[in-house]
Amino acid sequence: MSRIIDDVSYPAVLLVGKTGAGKSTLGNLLLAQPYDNGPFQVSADMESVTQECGTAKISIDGVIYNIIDTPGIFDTQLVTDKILEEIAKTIKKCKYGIKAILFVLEAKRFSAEQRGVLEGIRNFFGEGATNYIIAIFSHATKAQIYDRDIMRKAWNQPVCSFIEDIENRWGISPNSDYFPPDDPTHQARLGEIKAFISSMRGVYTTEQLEKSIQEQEKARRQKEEEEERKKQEHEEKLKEIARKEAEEAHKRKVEQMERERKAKQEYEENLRRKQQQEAEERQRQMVEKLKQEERERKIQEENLRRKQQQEAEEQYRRKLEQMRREQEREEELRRQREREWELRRQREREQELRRQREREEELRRQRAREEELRKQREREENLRRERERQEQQRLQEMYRRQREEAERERMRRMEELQREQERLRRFQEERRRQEERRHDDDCRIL
Ligand SMILES: Nc1nc2c(ncn2[C@@H]2O[C@H](COP(=O)(O)OP(=O)(O)O)[C@@H](O)[C@H]2O)c(=O)[nH]1
Ligand SMILES: [Mg+2]
Repeated sequence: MSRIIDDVSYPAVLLVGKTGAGKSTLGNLLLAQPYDNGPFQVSADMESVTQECGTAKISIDGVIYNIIDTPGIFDTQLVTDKILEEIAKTIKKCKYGIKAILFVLEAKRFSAEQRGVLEGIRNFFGEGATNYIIAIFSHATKAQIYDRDIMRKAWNQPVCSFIEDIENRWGISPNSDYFPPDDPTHQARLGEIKAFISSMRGVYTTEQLEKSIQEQEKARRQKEEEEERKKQEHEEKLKEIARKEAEEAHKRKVEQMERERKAKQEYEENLRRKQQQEAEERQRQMVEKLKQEERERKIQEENLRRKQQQEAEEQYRRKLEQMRREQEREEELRRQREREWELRRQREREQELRRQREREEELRRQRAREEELRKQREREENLRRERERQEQQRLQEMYRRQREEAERERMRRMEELQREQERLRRFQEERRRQEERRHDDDCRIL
């Protein structure tokens, strides 16, 4: 059994690789011990494998080394801080440095898992460790163990590139079931590994590991910081998205409210317009009615005026007719009288012939009477004309008054209509001002 490491007194040969790769088996074989019964514990059951490092001394070409078997630290799932600490602690005890790092990997296609293990080794030991890595293929077929070329031909491109990186330092872990320990092939494979160990120049020092650990710590911190920064950025982004969504929602709400307010305003506007139209329609009907009444009234007045005028004219005409008839009668009477006078004069002339002197006298008297009669007739005529004139004046005066009365009535109605129109205008003006004030208020609320 390997010892729990207190102190490493010789340069170390590290066995690294994933759990089950065959590290402990190789360690035992290098120590010329049965592969499953040497100082290092071999187990097919991964759970029971020890998680501590073990060491054993080995002499290669007369030089003593400490072979150190490590737990499967680089299987990504099983690695823990405790195991890494254990390895680091063990390596720090290697005061003579690490001569070689035997990276044991199964001889199959270079899988993502193996690449992960290699990355883990490089990260843990640092880039400087590449110069000390020797790749050892385990679980090889009998033919591969027998012939290195067969093994080489089985590699894929990543394996080739990896082997190139480590300057072709590679070996094969022999299988005792195919080639027993005393078989030359078995010996040859172990001999190659030992030759590589002996040929390594210098050692990987604990300082290098320290530096690597510090770098790892730094990288880890940077990674953590980066992750923290990304996390914060992500949170910021989430917050920003949430804020934008909230803003968007608020904006949508405001827009919705604005739409509702506009719809309400529009509805109120339509209602107001409709009411105004109705009021205007009522107003218009009222004005129309008033106009119609005015027209009817004017027609009535006109009819009345015409009737009155006709009546006055008729009256005047009748009066004139009457006066004419009276005049005719008077004329007739006058002619009658003239005839009578003529007859009388005739008789008088006849009598005159008989009574010359009386006749002359009578003629003189007659002339005087005629003169008197003429004067009287003239007076009567003047008097009649004067009466006619007065009557005409009276009728004209009466007609003028009637016309003035009708004109005043018409003016009064006109003024009433104007006052009504003024009231309507003020009513519209007041309504317009109310709308403007209402409109101002809405703009202030917004
Ligand atoms: N066929 C074959 N089996 C191996 C080889 N190396 C190890 N084993 C088996 O693999 C299992 C794990 O081996 P072990 O040395 O404990 O692996 P470790 O976890 O890397 O130390 C054991 O059952 C071994 O017998 C090998 O080269 N060929
Ligand atoms: Mg082991």
